[in-house]
Parts: sequence; structure tokens; C-alpha cells
Amino acid sequence: MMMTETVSLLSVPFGYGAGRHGSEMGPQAIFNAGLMRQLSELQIPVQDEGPLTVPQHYNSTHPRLKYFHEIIELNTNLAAKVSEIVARNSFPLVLGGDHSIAIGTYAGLAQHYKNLGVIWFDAHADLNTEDSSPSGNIHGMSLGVGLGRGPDLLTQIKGAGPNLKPENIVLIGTRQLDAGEKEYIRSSGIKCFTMHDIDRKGMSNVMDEAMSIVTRGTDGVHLSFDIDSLDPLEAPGTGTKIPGGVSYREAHFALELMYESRKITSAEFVEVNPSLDAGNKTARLTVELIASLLGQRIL
Ligand code: 5AB
Ligand code: MN
Ligand code: MN
Ligand code: MN
Repeated sequence: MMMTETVSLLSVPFGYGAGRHGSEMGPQAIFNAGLMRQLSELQIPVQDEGPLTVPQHYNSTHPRLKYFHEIIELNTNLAAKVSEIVARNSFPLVLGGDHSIAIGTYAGLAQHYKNLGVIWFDAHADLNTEDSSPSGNIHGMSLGVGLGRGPDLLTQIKGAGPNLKPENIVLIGTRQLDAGEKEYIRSSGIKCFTMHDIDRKGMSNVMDEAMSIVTRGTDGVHLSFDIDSLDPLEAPGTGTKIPGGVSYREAHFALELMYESRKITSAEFVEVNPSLDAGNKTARLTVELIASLLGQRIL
């Protein structure tokens, strides 16, 4: 599967799904950190799709879901764009933005993949519903929406959901779960590799198991990479920092293994917030992680 001919870079400067301001500046920070230079060193054909048009804040009111209507509009546009990129046989590389944009990414992918595998690299599971969410921030619900948990207006972007199946999903790097999320993970059987599992088994074994789950009976594999999966000491530029995360080395290694598998068919990197960063450290690290996924090697 991977690599298709061209990588299509799609910037999504949108941050209303997060509890704080700043992740809408993520794509620009990642470009400023030298993304295009890095990709040209890899000699990968890149198509810059430019920034997606994002809705203005029009004071949408929902009793529990913050920026509900803006998020529907954004993800409807994003889904159409992602679907168009796949139709061209290009590899969609989506740059967030907060993690609510995953909703549009997999809604677009679901137009082409009927059994999509998903690797959700994140400190969190993003499986809340409007009832279980402690915050009302939709970036904490975006994987749940893919599984059909949530209001129809979100779960049915681009047609009837659900777009994802629990048996095709793996969570990696998990270390903060709300009560409703724990319950759902247990009952749905989603495979969850917590930090405990990574410590016990090592990233190499975790990735072997993870890849075998997401490739079993699937027709594509999407990587959704939340930068808060990394330890905040290494990736401070993100809004929802949880200590005790994946190291820079482990993350690189995991992405190198994904490249070696040649199974990844799309990816997104989200939750870089330059207003919280130390210089542009987290965006630079994101560029390096993207390069590892796309085949960069030391020798
Ligand atoms: B992120 C929390 N579970 O729902 C919630 O960064 C945090 O996309 C969600 O993973 C974090 O508000 C969402 C407490
Ligand atoms: Mn997330
Ligand atoms: Mn997260
Ligand atoms: Mn976050």
C-alpha cells in the first residue's frame, strides 16, 4: 500500500475542538520548522494542498458540545478534501489543528476504505460522549464519533456511520482515561496499549502486535498521531500535557516500524500548539517524526 505516488499535505488551521487557543497555529509552526525542506531531502513528491478553509466562529450554542456547528462544518469540508486526495491515489497527510479534525479525516477515508484500521497514538483515548466528557471539548470525543458514539450530525458526516469498527482500532501511549472511556474500552474490546504495556513489553513488541491487529482483514491503515502521546518534557507545545509519556526515541522507532511495514495509507499529526511551545521545539520534533514515517533513515 504505502507509499503511493505523492504525499498530499493538507493543513487544517482549526482549534475550536480543544479547550484552549493555539492549535489552529499548528500547521504554520510545522511548516516554519522546515517540513518542506525535510520532505525534499527525502525526495518524496509532495503536493501542498494549502490550508483548508475553516469556519468562522458564529457563536454556535449546544448545551454540552463546544463549537458543535463549527466542528460539523469544518469536518464536512475536510472529509470531502481527504476523499478527493485518496481518489487521486495520493497519500493524505493531514496537519492539525486539534484532534476533532480526525472526524473529517476518517469520514473522507471511509468513502474508500470499508474496513479501515486505525492506530491512535495519544495520551488519551478520545472516546468520550457528551455525557461522559468532563470538558465538552470535542477533541476528547473524536474517536468515539467514528465508532458511532455521538449525535448524528457528527457521526453521519458524509453519510451513515459508523465509519470505524472497534476490532480494527489500537490505542498506543494511553495514560489518562475518564471513567466512561474505561468502561467503553472494556466492553467494546478496543485494544489499548497503555504506557504500562509499553514499559513491560517494549515498543518493538507493542508495534508488532498493533500492526497485526490493524492489518487483519482491513483494507487500509490510518495513523492518527496526537503529539501529546510524547512525554511533555520532550513535546511541551501541546494543550493537554500528561506526564510519563512516550519518549522521542520510542516514537521515532514506532514510526520507522510503520514505514517498514508499508501498510500505512494515510496519517494525521495533531495538537501541536505553538503558543505553549518552547521556541518551536515541538513543531521541529513533529517534522522529524513525519520524516520517520515517510522513510527517513540515519544511514
Ligand atoms: B486530545 C479529556 N479526556 O475529554 C476530555 O488531546 C481530555 O485530543 C481530552 O487527546 C484530550 O476533556 C483530547 C479530559
Ligand atoms: Mn487526541
Ligand atoms: Mn491527547
Ligand atoms: Mn491534546
